Formats: sequence, C-alpha cells, structure tokens
Amino acid sequence: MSSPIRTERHDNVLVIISDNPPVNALGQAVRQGLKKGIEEALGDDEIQAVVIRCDGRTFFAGADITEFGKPSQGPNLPQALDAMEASDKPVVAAIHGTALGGGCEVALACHYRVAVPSAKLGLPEVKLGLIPGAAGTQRLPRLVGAEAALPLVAIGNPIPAKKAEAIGLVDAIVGEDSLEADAIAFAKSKIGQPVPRASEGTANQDGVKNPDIFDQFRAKNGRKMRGFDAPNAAIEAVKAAGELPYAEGVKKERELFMNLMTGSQSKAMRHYFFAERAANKIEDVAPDTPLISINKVGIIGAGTMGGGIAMNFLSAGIPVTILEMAQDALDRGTSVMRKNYENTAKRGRMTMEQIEGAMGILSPTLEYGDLADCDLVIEAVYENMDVKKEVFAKLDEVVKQGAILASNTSYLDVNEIATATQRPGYVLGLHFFSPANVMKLLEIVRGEKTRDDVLATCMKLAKKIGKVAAVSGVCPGFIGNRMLSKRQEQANALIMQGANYWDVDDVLLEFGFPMGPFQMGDLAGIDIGWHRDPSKVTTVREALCAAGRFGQKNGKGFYDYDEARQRTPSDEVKQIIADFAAKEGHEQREISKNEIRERLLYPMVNEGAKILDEGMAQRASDIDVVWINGYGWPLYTGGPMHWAEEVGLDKIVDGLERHGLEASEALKGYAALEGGFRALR
Ligand code: 3H9
Repeated sequence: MSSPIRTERHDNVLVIISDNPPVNALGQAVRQGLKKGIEEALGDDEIQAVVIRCDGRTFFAGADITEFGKPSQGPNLPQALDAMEASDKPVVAAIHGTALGGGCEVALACHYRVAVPSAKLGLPEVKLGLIPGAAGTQRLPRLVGAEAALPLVAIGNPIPAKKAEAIGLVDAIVGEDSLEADAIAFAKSKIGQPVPRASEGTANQDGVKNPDIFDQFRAKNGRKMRGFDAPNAAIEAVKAAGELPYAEGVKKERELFMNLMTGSQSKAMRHYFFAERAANKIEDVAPDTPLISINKVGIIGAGTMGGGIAMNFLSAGIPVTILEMAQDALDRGTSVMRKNYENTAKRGRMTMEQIEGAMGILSPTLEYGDLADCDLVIEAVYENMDVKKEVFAKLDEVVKQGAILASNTSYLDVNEIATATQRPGYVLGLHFFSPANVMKLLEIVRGEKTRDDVLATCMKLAKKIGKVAAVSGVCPGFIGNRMLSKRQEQANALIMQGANYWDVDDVLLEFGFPMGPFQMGDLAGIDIGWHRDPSKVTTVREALCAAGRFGQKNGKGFYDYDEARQRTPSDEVKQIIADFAAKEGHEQREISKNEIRERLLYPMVNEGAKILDEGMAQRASDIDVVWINGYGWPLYTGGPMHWAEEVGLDKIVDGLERHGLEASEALKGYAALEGGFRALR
C-alpha cells in the first residue's frame, strides 16, 4: 500500500504532505510517513527547513480513533513528534481546516505554526473522555501559559486562527489561498535562526505564580464538568506542566491518558462519537440522493416552540416567514425571539449586527398565503390531531408543490397527519426539543410515505442549523418520549409506594441527569394541560394544582423555591402524596435508592429494545443519540443502550423481573444474542 505521506522539494525546503482522507487522521501509516519525512529532511544537507501540510479538507484532525483499544503499531505519535521537535532545521506547520487533538499536537511539536484565517485549532480529546496523549498538555502551557491552555485542554472547544494567534499558539496568519507558498516563505525566513521548541517554553510559570487559576477555572466550569473524569485529569496535567520538568510532565500526562483510555467513560464517549455520525446515515436512503433546496422556511405558531424553531433557521441565515392567528400573539412571539437573541448577545455570543441580521430575515404574517413560496413549512401548533389535520389541509392548498410539510408533533401519528394532504410523500415529523433554539436534538420522524429526498434533505438541514438528528419511525412518542413515558410511569408509581419524590429526583441527578422528573415538572409548569377545576382531582399533579402549586413559575410546585430558585422538599406536598396514595389504596414501604434507579432506568432500556426490534430506530446507537441530546442522559455513560450493554442485558432482564415488571421478548432476545443490541441492527 502506498504511503499517505509524500514529500516535495521547493529549493531548500522539504514539504511533507499528508493525504489521508477524510480528515487526515494520524493512523499508523501517517505517523510512520511523518517520521520518515523528518528523517529525510535531516539526512539531506541541501534541505534547510521543513513545512508540514495536509491535502484535502483539513490539517490532521487527530489520532485515528478507530485504532483506540487495538494493539498499537509503531511509531507512536509522541515518538514521531519528538523526532520532529528535535530537528535543528526549522519545521513549520501549515494549517488549514481543523488542527485537532493529535493534529494540534503535531503543530505544537513543530517550531512554528502558520494558519489560514478560516483554520481552527483545538484539543477536543476531553470530548472523547481523554486528555491529549502526545505531550499536548505539556507543550501547550509552555507555549501559551496555563491560563490560556486550561479551556483548550479541559473544555475542548477549538478556537479560530485569529484567537490562536492572539494567545501565541499561531505565529502568523497567511493567505487563505496561498498557504503552501506562504508557509515555505515563512520557513525560509527562519533558516539559520535557533529553533524555538514548545517543550522548552516558560509561559507555564503563570500557573505556578498564581495557582488560584486552577480552582477558579474549576469553579467557573463546575457545571459543565460535573460527572466527567477527563476535565479534572486535564487540569491536573496542565498544572503538572508548571510544576514538573518537561520529561516528568510528559510521564504524568501518559499516566493520566492511559487511565482514561482504559476507563468506562472514554469507551462510552468514543461510542457516542461514532453513534452521532452513524445517526446521520439512513440505511435505505442512498447517500447521493438529490436534495431539495431549502431557501425559505415557514413556521406556523409563534409561541415558545415556533419561535425557538424559527431562531435556528434565522441564525443559519435562512429566511423565515412565521404565521400566527392574531396580531398580538405574533408581536409577542417576535419580541420574545429578539429578547432571546439579546440575552445571547449579553453573554458575548452574538453581536448586535448579527441580531439585526437574523431578525432582518424574519417575516411575521397572519396570512397563510404568505407561506406559498416556502420550501419547508414546520407546524408548531397545539397537540391535537384535528387541529393538525386542519393546518396540513390548509398548507396543502396554499404551499407550492415540491415543498416539504413538517409537523413538530411530539407524539401524534404522522401518517394520519399526512392523510390530510394530497402529498403524503412530502410530509414528515421534525420534532424539536424545548427550548428549540438551544436543545441539540432533532428527531426526524419518517412517515410510511415520506420520500427519500425529503428525509435526506431534512437530515442535511439539521446539520446546517447545528442540530444532531436521529430518525424515528412513527409510534406514539417516537423514540424519546416513548421511553420517557416508561420512566415517568415508574416515577409516579414509586412515590405512591413510599419513595420520597426528592429521592427519585436525586437518584437521577446522581446518575448524571441535569434534573429529575419532578424538578422537570416544576420547571415546565405543573398546570400545563390542567382542566382548572380544583374540585376534580384524579392525579397527584391535579392535587398540586388544586393546592395552588403550579411549579417554579409561582415559587411552589413539588418543591418550594427561594428567590435563587433553590428547591426544598415540601411537607405539604409530601402530605398530598401520602393522602393520595391512601385514597388509592397503595401500601407504603421503604424503597432503596438502588431500587429507584433500577425501576426508573431498566424499563427505559426495555422500551428501547422494543423500539429497536420494531424497526422504529435504525440502530441502538440512534437511541443513545436521542437520549443524550434531547433528555440529558449523561454522555459519559454512552446513552441508555450502551449503558445497558455495559450493565449486562441479562442483568436488566433479571432486574425488571425482580421488581415485578415485565421484560419484553425483544429485550430477552437481545440478551440471549452475542453482541446484544448490535447483533441485529
Ligand atoms: C487524539 O488525537 C488523541 C491524541 O491526543 C493522543 C495520541 C496518542 N479518527 O465528523 P465528520 C471520521 S483523539 C477516525 O462527519 P465533519 C468520522 O467518523 C482525537 N475517524 O466530518 C467520519 O467517518 P464516516 C482528537 C475520524 O466535516 C468522517 O471522518 N480529535 C476522526 O463534520 C468525517 O467526519 C478529534 O476528536 C478521527 N480522529 O467534521 C476530532 N475524525 O464518514 C474528531 C473524523 O465514516 N473529528 N473521523 O462517518 C471531528 O471533530 C470532526 O470529524 C471534524 C470534521 C471537525 C474533523
């Protein structure tokens, strides 16, 4: 097999070029080639400088993740990079696309880094449950300082070239279209000068002089890092970069890296990395299916959901026409959108110019006719089949042929909705999650008649508006809410049988969810859908509403809330629940946290198995994608299906039966198969 690395001579400069599509991952052959390239440069007296660059869409995007967990074949990346840095001839990294992870570490081992303006650099290993393992945690702080290194290593978001230049990670920004020539010229200008080596830098001393920066960083990012092992290891490694000599720091990094690599979190997060990419692929839709152009989107309903959905498109530069029934609702909706944008701007994540740009392509209307030339219309009205069908019949009349008609329903039958139109092939569900401008997930609901190009277009569009998409078949609640209903059933049963409702919430918090079901009820509002008759009480929620407890909005729901929205369990609610349980004849008993956990989570896995078995999800990992992005399932457990496999499917079956819950034939079937959920789908 020919090497993905080739070299070209330009006078006295050797250009080492990687061509390893799609992202120039640093697999064995690339590492080998890089090492050989450096050896070629060192062994040739005519060569005075080296440039390293990549063909294709990006500079090295990191180690080859598919090689992780397999026996490694030399040279390893640290060895290849040490050889590079040791050179006395200047080595220049010429960066375009994304220099990520091991790719950024290649750049750090070079003596200089030049980048095109559109390039990004970063160390996203932490998102794979890892830290950089090729001396990135040791070279970077020595080059840019511990304070600047911390977010890069412990949060993992890449930074644009300009910012990288500002912190000293990039030496020069070069022409977008003249990277190679500019890098060669830059390299030539450094010939004869002593080479600067990041491993010998001293910027890391900022963390020694002011060790508070580490605790301050932890305090500032505590919420983001909660439950994850890697960010703490990253902070430890950056701290070590200031405290230890380079070689010892590298040893420390290796130790931390290997611990993480062999742990369950990184395994789960690597699973998720590939799950997210697999979810993009629809098994029976050809990847080259021609797409429908989406240049204008219509939204029906300017409430919380409709407004949030509209913002996604506006932010991506796609004009939106938003329709309401009455002028005041329309005005309210658009002003909420503006306010949301302004809040983003206050946090420094948007400029006023960008807000005006987004709001400038929004057209509010009261006329259905104004939706005629939209390429996609998304309905976000009241969850009622008759109302939805009426809307779709109307849309079918007014919207041009060939346009996609989507429902944002969270549980209704999309096939039935499609019957209200003469174009069921163009109908599908686009289920956004609230708040729709923030939540990552988009469940794409494929109707029986949904055309391939309609599906493929929406999949692509999801990426454009920054969503993570997963396809679901038509079933009540689709993938996410169908599983959620099983958890809620158990949560309700548990508190009837004697579990404290705050224990139910706390079990989920401890597992890694951002909140439990009763906190969630308080946040959303307990009175949503309430009939407003305090004398009619058939559920605990109705009893709470009757007692004037509507949730966070009026300071009391399941919990009492103080001004800082801190929750305290309420004696009144405990009594309401106890009275209700007595009225219903439930026997009360002590319920352990372990039982609570199993009863909340195992039935979800059971339902997931049925969803998979029925073909409502294409693959188990799609279910993980849905739950991680839509419902806060902790990423470091890999999602419900990956987590279940780690627990053991047979243990889940046993657990369900132990708690008197039925394990489905589907789950039992998967439990009996070698390969579990992955065996069939
Ligand atoms: C690391 O570097 C550890 C070192 O510190 C330690 C060493 C000792 N490996 O995302 P896309 C595949 S850890 C293997 O759809 P985009 C991906 O699966 C690594 N494969 O494209 C997909 O395959 P398929 C640190 C990889 O344009 C295809 O490439 N680096 C890798 O939307 C296209 O990917 C990272 O964490 C890889 N490293 O985004 C960066 N990367 O077509 C991870 C991608 O079969 N990568 N693939 O589904 C990314 O963030 C994005 O892929 C990137 C491009 C931004 C580069």
